Amino acid sequence: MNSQVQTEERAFEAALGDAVREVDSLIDRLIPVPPGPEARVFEAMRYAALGPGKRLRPFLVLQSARLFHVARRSALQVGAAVEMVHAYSLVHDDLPAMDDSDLRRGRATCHKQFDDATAVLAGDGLLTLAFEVLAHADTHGDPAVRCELVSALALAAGNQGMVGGQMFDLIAEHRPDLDIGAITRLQRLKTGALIAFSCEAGAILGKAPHEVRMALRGYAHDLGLAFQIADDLLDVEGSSDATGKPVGQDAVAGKATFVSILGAERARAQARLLVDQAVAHLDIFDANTELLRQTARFVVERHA
Ligand code: GRG
Repeated sequence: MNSQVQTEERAFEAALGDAVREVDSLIDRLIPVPPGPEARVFEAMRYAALGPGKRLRPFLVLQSARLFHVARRSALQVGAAVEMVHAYSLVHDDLPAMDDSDLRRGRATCHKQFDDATAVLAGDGLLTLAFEVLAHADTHGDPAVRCELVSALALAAGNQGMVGGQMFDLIAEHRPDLDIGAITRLQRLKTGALIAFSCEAGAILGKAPHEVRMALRGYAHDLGLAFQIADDLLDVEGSSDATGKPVGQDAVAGKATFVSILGAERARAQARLLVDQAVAHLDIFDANTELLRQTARFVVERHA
């Protein structure tokens, strides 16, 4: 590996590490545990949102916001909100009624650590709090921007986005015959929509022109698919120790995935192509795109 690449990788790791610390510290402040019996749901929300994850979505918010010189405090608020929605989706996805998983991020899933009802409530609490955070004056001084953020996150997370994708995914478990077009649509909804929101959030906060926002959407689209292919590859080739969650689940469920359809080698090649495409969308910007370029590479080379 040449020294230029090593320097860039170190800069990326340092920036990601800073983002994790700052976002976690904000989430910590946003979910203080009160006295009284309701404390249990606060503890379960903290367990889910502060677990050892990559904080990829908040990192994308911070980096897209940097392109428009948005105040760090505003971007962190949005990053915390999107991480709460992501954490809620993992808590509910792991429940017995859905994936029925015992392991997430290398430790007991929320419902195993607490109980099923508390996990449902913790997910509900995180989802609701995310919108409270976006609506707060700390997120942006202009109420129209806050309103646009609320609306964009609702679209990405709800039935027209992640929730719709999760429904499609549950139905797809019984449809090993799904083709690549159907799988692409499923993943765009289930994981792509929240990633797209994270990338576009900076443009919303910075009141950027439409064509710039569309460039970020293009980047997010290709990044989201590359991320999902990498996830499918990890399910086949990764280890439970590294990913912190069970592996081999898709094959056991007989699910159609990018890897089951394309095979591992073609899927890997497709992911690399998507990374190149994602990065090309950033050419419209003059500066500050290096970390977004690195993120695209990180997404396909990650082991967890
Ligand atoms: C329950 C409404 C509802 C939706 C759940 C996102 C999702 C929909 C389920 C997660 C299942 C899954 C493993 C999807 C594959 C892609 C994905 C979202 C992986 C987890 O995200 P990472 O890798 O996780 O960013 P960390 O732990 O790093 O935050």
